Amino acid sequence: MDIAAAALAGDRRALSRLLSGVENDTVVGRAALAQLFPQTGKAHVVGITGAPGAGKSTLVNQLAREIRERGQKLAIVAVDPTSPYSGGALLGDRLRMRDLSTDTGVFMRSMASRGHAGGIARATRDVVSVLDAVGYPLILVETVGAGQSQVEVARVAHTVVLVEAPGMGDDIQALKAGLMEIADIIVVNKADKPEARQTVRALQSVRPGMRSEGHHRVSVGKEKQVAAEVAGWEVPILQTSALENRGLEELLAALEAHRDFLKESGQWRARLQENARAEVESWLQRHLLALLADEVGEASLTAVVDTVRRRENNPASAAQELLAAILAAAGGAR
Ligand SMILES: Nc1nc2c(ncn2[C@@H]2O[C@H](COP(=O)(O)OP(=O)(O)O)[C@@H](O)[C@H]2O)c(=O)[nH]1
Ligand SMILES: [Mg+2]
Repeated sequence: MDIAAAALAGDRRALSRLLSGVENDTVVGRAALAQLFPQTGKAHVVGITGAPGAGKSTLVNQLAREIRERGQKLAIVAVDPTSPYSGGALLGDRLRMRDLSTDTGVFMRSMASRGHAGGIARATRDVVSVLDAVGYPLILVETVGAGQSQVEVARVAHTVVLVEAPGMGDDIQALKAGLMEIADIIVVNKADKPEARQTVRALQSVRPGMRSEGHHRVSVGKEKQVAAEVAGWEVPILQTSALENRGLEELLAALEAHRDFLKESGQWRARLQENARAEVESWLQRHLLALLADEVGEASLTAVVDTVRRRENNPASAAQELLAAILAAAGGAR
């Protein structure tokens, strides 16, 4: 039995190995992805994002326990390598974590840190695809909410949960990080702290679609407002205490409500269409570049690039000439 078939049959070791191959974009990993592709597109992918220390890992662990108590399976992907999932210990809560880590209904995966932004987003998307294919109906992806690369990672999700915590500065960190505009659900964690109320108020005043001042923020707000009017989803602001196990049911209900909303509004399907197109285009690009290398050759490519550097030719025409050369070579070969 090949590795993809073994993973599909529920072999967790095979799944782990397969995920490594996929993450590293190996030949075996790619082949498995292609093989598993028909099985993908079913899982609800939830991104959990927010500043370091907001309590994302703690919250994900508690959500996982709650979901398992309901008898549902799930997978967890930690894009932040410092997040303690696979080690089996968290916050001294060793016993509970051991429960989760030996529970075959939960699969946890930490992504290796990767050099460039596109690499992390690509690897995360592929890992999520495999987990989807082998039958995890819910996939929680924890991403540390800082920088554009993390926004890219968060886009892998259908539902983005932005986790804020009180006392992390007067400024809402996520606004600057560009996370506010992609949040579908906002959670104020550490609601056991009295300052949480103030954070909720601050967030209510800047909630996407409700903003009325500030240059960048207005355009963000308008976009979201238009989207919200068409789509009818109002971003809820919830409160949780991962420490005291409060607010988890409400959060799970919001996740389900958002998934149902995506399906009923047609956005789920639209998104599958969008992703399918992006994937096909990305492969088309790869194939074309490979054809260019094979049929035209590096020397000719360099020669054309040189003409552009010398300003004897412009980039658009140069690309067109190369495309013509590829087509002629490929046609001649047939
Ligand atoms: N008071 C309080 N502390 C929390 C809560 N959730 C997490 N923490 C603490 O916040 C710190 C950061 O938690 P962690 O889950 O690692 O945050 P992450 O960086 O966002 O993944 C830890 O010391 C947690 O114990 C909560 O609901 N209330
Ligand atoms: Mg974490």
